[in-house]
Amino acid sequence: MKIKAAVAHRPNAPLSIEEVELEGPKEGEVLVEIKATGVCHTDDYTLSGKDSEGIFPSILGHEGAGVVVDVGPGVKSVKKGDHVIPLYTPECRQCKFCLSRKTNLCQAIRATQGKGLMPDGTSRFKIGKETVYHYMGTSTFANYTVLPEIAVAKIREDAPFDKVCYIGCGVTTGIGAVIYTAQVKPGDNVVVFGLGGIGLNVIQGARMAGANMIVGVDLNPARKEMGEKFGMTHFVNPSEVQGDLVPYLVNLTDGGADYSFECVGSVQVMRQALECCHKGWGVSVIIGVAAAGQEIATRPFQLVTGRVWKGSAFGGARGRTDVPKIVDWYMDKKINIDDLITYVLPIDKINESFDLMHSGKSIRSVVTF
Ligand code: NAD
Ligand code: DAO
Ligand code: ZN
Repeated sequence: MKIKAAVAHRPNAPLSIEEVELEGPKEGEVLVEIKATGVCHTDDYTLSGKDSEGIFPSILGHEGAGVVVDVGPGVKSVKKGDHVIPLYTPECRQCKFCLSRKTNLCQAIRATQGKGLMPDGTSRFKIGKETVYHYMGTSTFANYTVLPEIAVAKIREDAPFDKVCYIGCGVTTGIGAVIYTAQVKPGDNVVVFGLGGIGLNVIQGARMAGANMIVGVDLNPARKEMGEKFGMTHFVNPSEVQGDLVPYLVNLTDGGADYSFECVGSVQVMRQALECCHKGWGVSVIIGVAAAGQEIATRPFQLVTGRVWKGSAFGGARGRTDVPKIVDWYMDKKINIDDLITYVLPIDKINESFDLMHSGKSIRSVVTF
């Protein structure tokens, strides 16, 4: 079938809106009509050419929501008409990783997904005779996409696509890091570095968990008001702190954070986030993705004296199990998504969403079809 997609032909060039040929779903796959998609920093990172694993030409996008319009042979868990959120972290429930119950990093389709291919080793997208590659197994910058059955979460039908698409990455990544990865408990003191599309969701996750102090750290003063709306109790702008930031935060939190979250992607900030944790038990969770080749550093004594460094991908959420629950939290007004979606644009204007991101004007832009 012919579809409309925003194609990334090469790094560091605008996306090109064009007609692409999409082959139907094969065994274990589903065809999804994408109704809305968020535009995330990870799409921008790959498009910029800094992602050493970026593949071109490809159809980017990994934060979508839509409707199943066809299923391939053997598909059992979803049917035509089901509303779904594509998952860049699938959940097969059968691999060693899924069965371990220790991680959400299902490996069932990892090898082909990383090469921009479907599990059978081929792409479903083409322009003329040229292969166009999948991205993160999702390719949501297209009005139709094909996904493995294990990479879609079935969601309730009354949830608005242009809001819940954000649960496909940013919301789940932020809230999940608090609830699933860190398991913050009532009364804990939390420090969040970077109050963007991820950090603000960490803040609302910390509020849900019943945290005591929720300290937000950001260089952009405009993020204070937004952070407070989502539950931040204290705002710290590092450029306004006299002296070093780390002792300032340790003092503010009466000995250090029980949990800190790095939502910037800077290895310098990762060090600050670890070192502002409480001696003996503070846990720092890295969410931000640092540029290729970067390395983290601290003095080992920071770990010897009880601080713990952890990471979190997709908030530690098991997509098919947890994403429908997060959609329920939104529908039950337990979490706020609406105020984080600062721009809604038609697909033809998708390149403007990257400009809004670069200027710091948007928290999240959503593109509709
Ligand atoms: P964003 O650009 O919207 O937000 C980053 C914020 O950090 C901005 O508000 C900026 O002002 C602030 N900032 C920059 N430098 C700072 C500093 N030195 N100290 C304090 N604040 C600073 O980005 P985002 O969309 O929220 O994404 C954050 C990171 O999370 C990115 O690296 C992204 O790639 C990553 N990410 C990770 C996952 C995952 O599963 N681990 C998923 C999605 C995104
Ligand atoms: O299993 O090795 C693996 C890869 C898991 C990918 C997790 C990606 C999370 C961070 C990237 C940001 C996504 C928007
Ligand atoms: Zn698995």
